[in-house]
Amino acid sequence: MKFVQTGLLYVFGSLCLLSCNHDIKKTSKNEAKNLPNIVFVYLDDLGYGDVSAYGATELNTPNIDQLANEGMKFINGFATSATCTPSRYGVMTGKYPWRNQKAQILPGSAPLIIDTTEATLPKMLKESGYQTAIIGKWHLGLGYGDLNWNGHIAPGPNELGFDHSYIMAATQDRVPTVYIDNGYVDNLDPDDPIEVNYEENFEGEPTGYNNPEMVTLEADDQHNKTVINGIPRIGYMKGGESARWSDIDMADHFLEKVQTYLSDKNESEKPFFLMYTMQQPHVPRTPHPRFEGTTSMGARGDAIMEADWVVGELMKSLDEADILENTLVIFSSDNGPILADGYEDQAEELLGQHSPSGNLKGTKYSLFEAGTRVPFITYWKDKIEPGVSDALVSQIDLFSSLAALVENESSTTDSQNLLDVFLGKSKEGRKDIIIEAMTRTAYKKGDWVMIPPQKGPKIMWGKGIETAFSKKFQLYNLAEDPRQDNNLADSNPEKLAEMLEGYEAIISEEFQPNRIKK
Ligand code: NG6
Ligand code: CA
Repeated sequence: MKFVQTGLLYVFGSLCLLSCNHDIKKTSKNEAKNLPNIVFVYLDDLGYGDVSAYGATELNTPNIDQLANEGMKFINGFATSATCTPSRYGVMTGKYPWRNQKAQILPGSAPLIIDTTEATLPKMLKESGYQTAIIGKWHLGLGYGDLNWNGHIAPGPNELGFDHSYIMAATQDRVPTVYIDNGYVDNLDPDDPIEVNYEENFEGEPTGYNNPEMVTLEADDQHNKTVINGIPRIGYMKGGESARWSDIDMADHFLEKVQTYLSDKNESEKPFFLMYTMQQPHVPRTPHPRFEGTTSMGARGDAIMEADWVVGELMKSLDEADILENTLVIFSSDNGPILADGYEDQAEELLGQHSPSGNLKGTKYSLFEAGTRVPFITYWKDKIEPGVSDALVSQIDLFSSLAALVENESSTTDSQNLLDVFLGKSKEGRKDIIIEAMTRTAYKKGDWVMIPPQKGPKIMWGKGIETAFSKKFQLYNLAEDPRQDNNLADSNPEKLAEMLEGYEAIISEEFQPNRIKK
């Protein structure tokens, strides 16, 4: 009986999902066209276990939990890569990032790695009548190389389909530490031009290693260069004093930009697509002082609390603008979690019982599960029935799935149309997927993962990062061994052969630079 009731509810729910486009209360002009607004909230280095809805008990994330509990919570949702640039490349293009050799962690001075003629998610949505915006982290390169930061910074997000962009160029730990407003450094004094160099310092400019007295957050060698706000960064920068950001105010600053962007959206003729690429909890972790001590985990935990608060404010803003019911919100993270990542912020020492990876093996930079399995939530008030989905989904699928949502026929070879899965109408996800970490790749199908033999450090940067790179084949059955402790490659040669065949059907040899072939 219970099953029948649930079944009926499901059928009713599905019918509603199919027909409700016609029934919804008209609250804004763009609703008339039945195209929902889309907000993609994309965090930086937030782990599978960093959210209470995903099992964290040592910190509480009520606002992200609300999305998870009132939307569809994916427990098998993947970033395409275990680092930022390639993952973002995957979201933007709907293509596996290993197809583009340049899709690797970029310096802040790197040229744009996506050709302006390529199809992108924002271009596709724009073509379908959307206003498009990105606010937050970029990290896909800017210009053509040898960029003049004092002029028009292009090509960048605006040339790839965003009508509006307000970004940081790369990461919070990389220069230049300024915001870029639609291609121009915000608040720049032309008499104090910015210069950026990733090779050598500018004469007489302070660095972390030459001026330790200026440093308030100690860093490793790689991060010990230009000191800004007491924090040494990767790369050297000179000038642009008035444009330099305040780290502790970054979350409030981006939020304010988002709120301004949303404020007139109810009046707008067009639906909008907003990519809100938040900086937390990437290093340097600089939560505003009002979040200090909100966890016992120091800056990393407090930065997650700040991010959760931001998500709550975002949802309030959508509600206040009266567009919540017509907005699909997607929440995820660009890669798995990491504790020590260049700064002495005691993330390891203060961790306590918290497991950022949700007890999975691996971290950011790793081919083990926690490198790419991330929180992944879709929320659409009254449209997506709350639930938990174990369907295999990837961020590259957003391209084809959102195209289907807006009835655009675009798709890519790698991106699958999983719209029904994202809307909670189906649990039939992908059959298989390739995941990537630092140019190495692995293949997942059903409960199985196969990692082919590849050159590369087993442990990275002496910091206990287990990369999963090995000279031997690895084969794991996640249903029986979620921690990936038992390599079954020798004991199950049939499964290994089947997995290898699936892998090679997708990824040809030219895209396996580190593969060891016997
Ligand atoms: C690494 C940095 C790390 C972080 C990462 C990018 C070193 C030793 N480590 O190279 O601190 O900035 O790049 O992170 O320099 S990501 O999330 O943007 O991919
Ligand atoms: Ca990241």
